[in-house]
Amino acid sequence: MEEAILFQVEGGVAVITLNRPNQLNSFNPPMHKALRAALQQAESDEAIRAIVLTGSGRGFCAGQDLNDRNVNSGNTMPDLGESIEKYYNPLIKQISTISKPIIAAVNGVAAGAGANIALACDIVFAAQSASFIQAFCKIGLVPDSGGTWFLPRLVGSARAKGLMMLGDKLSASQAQEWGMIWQCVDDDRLMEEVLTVAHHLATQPTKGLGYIKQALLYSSANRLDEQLNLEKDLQRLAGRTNDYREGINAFFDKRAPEFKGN
Ligand code: T3D
Repeated sequence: MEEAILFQVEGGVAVITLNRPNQLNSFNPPMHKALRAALQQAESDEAIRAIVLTGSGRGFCAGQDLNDRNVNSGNTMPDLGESIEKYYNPLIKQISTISKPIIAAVNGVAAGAGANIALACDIVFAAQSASFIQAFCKIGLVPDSGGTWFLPRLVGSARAKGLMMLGDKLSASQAQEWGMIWQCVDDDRLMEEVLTVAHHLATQPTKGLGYIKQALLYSSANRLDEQLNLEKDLQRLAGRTNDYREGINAFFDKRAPEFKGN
């Protein structure tokens, strides 16, 4: 049987590929488990300093594998709250708190939880032919995987509501225009562009980038005084890293810094 997740490391970058192309990389429990383990490995391996999440085949991810939901009358209905609690919520927390930058390379359609998992990543690139669908309303469900938190913050309430209540397909170029993603690129250049950025990030002050993630994660929920406090705490930590010392030394030596990620 094919592995549900492919994991490759090269030059400080881990590329994690969702690998159930015949089901548009939709999630079943083994894929959830393998993705969580791959992210954990990327987190704990100090040589890995940037992560890329992408999909194999023509799709990025179509959310939950609907083959696993037997809702025929006579059957007990599945407890979706349990599924969210056990699988999707821990995954989104892991992505948004992992201490290394994570880039989504959206190679094709991203639907349901697949769309929101992409939005939970730090930087989202999408191929020109890719699209984003808040497909939940089409099957009577509520957007999950942090979508109701990330999407209005990215595109505003009016657009988030429209996307979530209509379930329309949003093209990658429109997503870029709306500020929902970082960049839409030609299909045949997607991985090249993403890997260039990932390899750049892998040479940057990894701890500092992790602190930026933390600051931004809390910024929209914090009051200004709380956020100022958080910035102070994170700056204290950043100011104790070797990379900060290297940054200052390189500045005065008028040379490019050599950050080691510590
Ligand atoms: O249940 C819980 O645990 C709660 C949590 C829920 C999280 C969620 O993500 S709920 C939302 C689930 N996802 C969807 O509702 C999306 C379903 N898929 C689609 O609407 C369409 O497939 C797409 C718009 C994504 C793509 O359309 P298209 O025309 O490009 O492809 P297609 O022909 O529909 O799909 C290609 C194949 O992938 C097809 O299989 P086949 O006929 O070739 O054997 C299709 O059945 C399969 N596929 C696509 N999405 C899923 C899937 N198989 C299982 N689960 C899927 N989600």
